[in-house]
Amino acid sequence: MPNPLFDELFVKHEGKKDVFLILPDGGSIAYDLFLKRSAQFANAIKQLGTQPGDRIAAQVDKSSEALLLYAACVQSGVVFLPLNTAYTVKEISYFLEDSGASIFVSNTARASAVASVCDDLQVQQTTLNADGSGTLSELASTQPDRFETVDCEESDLVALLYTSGTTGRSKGAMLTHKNLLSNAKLLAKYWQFSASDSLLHALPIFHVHGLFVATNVTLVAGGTMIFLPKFDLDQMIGFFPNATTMMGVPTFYTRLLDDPRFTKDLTSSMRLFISGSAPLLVETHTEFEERTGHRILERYGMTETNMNTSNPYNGDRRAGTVGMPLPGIEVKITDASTGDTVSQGEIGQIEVRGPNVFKGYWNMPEKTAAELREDGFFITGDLGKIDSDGYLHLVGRDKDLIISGGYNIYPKEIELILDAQQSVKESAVIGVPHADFGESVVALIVPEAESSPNVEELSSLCQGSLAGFKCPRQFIIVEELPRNAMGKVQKKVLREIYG
Ligand code: MCA
Ligand code: AMP
Repeated sequence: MPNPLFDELFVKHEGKKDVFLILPDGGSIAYDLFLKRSAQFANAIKQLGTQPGDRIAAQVDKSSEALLLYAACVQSGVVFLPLNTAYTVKEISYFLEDSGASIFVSNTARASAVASVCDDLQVQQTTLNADGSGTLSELASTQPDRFETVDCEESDLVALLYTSGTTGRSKGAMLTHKNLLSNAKLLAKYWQFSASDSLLHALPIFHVHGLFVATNVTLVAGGTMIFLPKFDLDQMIGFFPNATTMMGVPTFYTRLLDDPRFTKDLTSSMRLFISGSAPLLVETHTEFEERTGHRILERYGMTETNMNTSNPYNGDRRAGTVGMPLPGIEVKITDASTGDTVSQGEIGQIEVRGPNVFKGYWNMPEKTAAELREDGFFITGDLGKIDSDGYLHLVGRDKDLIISGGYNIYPKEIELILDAQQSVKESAVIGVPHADFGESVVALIVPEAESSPNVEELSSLCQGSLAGFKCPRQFIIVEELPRNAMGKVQKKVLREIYG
């Protein structure tokens, strides 16, 4: 029996001397070597006692080693659970407990901080550092470079990706072979990726965007990735002449445009720029075209669905839209109260159906049932409309969500922490416009009677519990929060006042 994702992404590259990864120091890793090393990693995780279906949680720095671990998990039928490197120990503890992960991989520096949590949860620890050191890579280096690939069904899980929830509790989206493979093949074809492409990769690899869209598409096409640890302007500028494509969040584009070295000449080898994860402003789109002659291709996706819609490769890439449904994926706009499809051009909730739609939330059957209809349509929580030419426009969100630099932040998670403080009667966390990140986090605090909350204390409390990018940049003390007739806090009003 086959292993659908591994066969399509990796097996077909066996023996190839073509370059898969170009590293920041100019070094490179060929496909053949990558596959031999990932087989060593697969043997290593087997030695540690993992069985197909087990979860390996990885909070590792972006590096070729991290990708080896991903490939090893796919080959072994082990579920890969990548975690944002900014997550605090408290956050990690939740993911480990909820997922029932059997192994936690981190860099050496992080390992001791998480040791007692791992002890309590009986999670085995191993380490993997960006420079190639660590107990996992040491073990891997002693292993054979062949591994008998574990057979998997299309419906088996490949990955568990946590996405925050409106209740403040993160949900593990279960992604299968079918979900990831169908989307990777579709996107590679739609965006015309080939073996001669070289993708400038500066996204993190703990999200769908950097891991599945960018990496899987490159693997399907047999191309090369210039694999940078993070978005660093100088490094990006240095590598553009070697690249043909780039995927980024809007912050990448605004930062590039702010640099006078980013010119038409610098991008002359590029054939495609893709943007997603957060709204790309029309003015960014226009300025980018004026500067480089390239029209950015904007697409729309989610953790639960990978990519749903895309502007055309050949055809009109319209600023302010996320294009049309990808082949084989249905998108409909419905009325939230009835679930019926609204008339053409009307705004409603966006629902999606196709092979890309996830299997459900890990251990949360009720949440799954609330968002994934029996007929297979997934209620995205985004609001939109489809224009007369078939282009989807995202016009807002039904879910209370802030997107900062492409990272999703659910206000409820922060409000729960603030509301638990004695000096705080209630709080409301909102996103306000931010030139670099698109949105930034502001907390409005209503004090308890006779209390005066200490803003510095609230700030450090957040820093101790939450990843840095979620922490409010500003705390504002207010007397009360505006409410509608149903008693619900009117965040829209707050955004108007404080935005
Ligand atoms: C870093 N910081 C942030 C963010 N990133 N604060 C708010 N929002 C952010 N996005 C803070 C850190 O906490 C730190 O704060 C300070 O900025 C410096 O951190 P550093 O890592 O150096 O930041 P940076 O290099 O400026 O990073 C900004 C970035 C990065 C390049 C925009 O956030 C990024 O790569 N974002 C991409 C996210 C992404 O891939 N999203 C896809 C998910 P302090 O100094 O206080 O400690 S969505 C998805 O996958 C779906 C499927 C889709 O459609 O794509
Ligand atoms: P996540 O759940 O982290 O994968 O984020 C998915 C969310 O990001 C979607 O539900 C949208 O709200 C948002 N998103 C993704 N792509 C775009 C885009 N091109 N424009 C605006 N928002 C986007």
